Amino acid sequence: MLFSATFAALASLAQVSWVAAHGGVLSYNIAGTTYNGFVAYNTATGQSSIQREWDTYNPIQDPTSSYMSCNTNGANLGSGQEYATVAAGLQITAYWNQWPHTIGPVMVYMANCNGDCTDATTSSLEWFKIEQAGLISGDQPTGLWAMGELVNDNSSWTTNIPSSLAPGEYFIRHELLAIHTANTPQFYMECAQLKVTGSGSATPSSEYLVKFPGAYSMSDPSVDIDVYNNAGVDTYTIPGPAVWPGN
Ligand SMILES: *[C@@H]1O[C@H](CO)[C@@H](O)[C@H](O)[C@H]1NC(C)=O
Ligand SMILES: [Cu+2]
Repeated sequence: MLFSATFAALASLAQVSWVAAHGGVLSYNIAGTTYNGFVAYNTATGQSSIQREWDTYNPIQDPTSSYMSCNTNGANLGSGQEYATVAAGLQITAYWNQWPHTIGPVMVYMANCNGDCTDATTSSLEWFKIEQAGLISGDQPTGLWAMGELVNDNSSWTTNIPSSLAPGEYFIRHELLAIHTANTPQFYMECAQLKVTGSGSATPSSEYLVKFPGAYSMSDPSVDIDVYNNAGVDTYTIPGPAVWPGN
């Protein structure tokens, strides 16, 4: 009894510290409306969310993992799967748990589902970047990174849906690439379903489109990086495609 009680206490401590060291997008404010995300560590049964399922707070550490598009599982929630409706040009703020990492870029992607996103296989979609931020000031080991700015901003990140984007059903995919451990990248991503409205007609051309997995590899020096070895280096090339400029 004593052993099992101690073991349970240790296990729950380990769980807490493990959870606190990582995380994901827990909610959104989309054009003024709050939407809760999927609740990780819980079954999808009975959950309703605009997010696809993601199961743990742990990072994906292999950039070629099949989980790279929308995190562990990425399954739709069936009848619980929802959309947020947002006009092109409006703002979406994603809120993470109290984010523990401050070194690395923030990237926001979208993908057109060409139909109902609920039926889409996220690894088959073509993703385009709508925003990115990397090393904002200073040098790689000691400077201010976008991820540090996210932490300073209540663990949140605000993005505008491109105002020229053609209406339709899209995913938005928030991605943090934490590079605080040398040569051991940590990818964190969550996907949510949006119905974009408006009178735009722009769609990204192929040079801006990538797949996940596919967009990154471990041979990318921005992914396999030791920032502590780069004192004085005040630039950082964010991986993946260029940001789609809209039109
Ligand atoms: C900080 O984030 C939480 C969600 O994690 C949100 O409910 C709260 O409104 C935010 N505070 C501010 C000042 O934006
Ligand atoms: Cu972590």
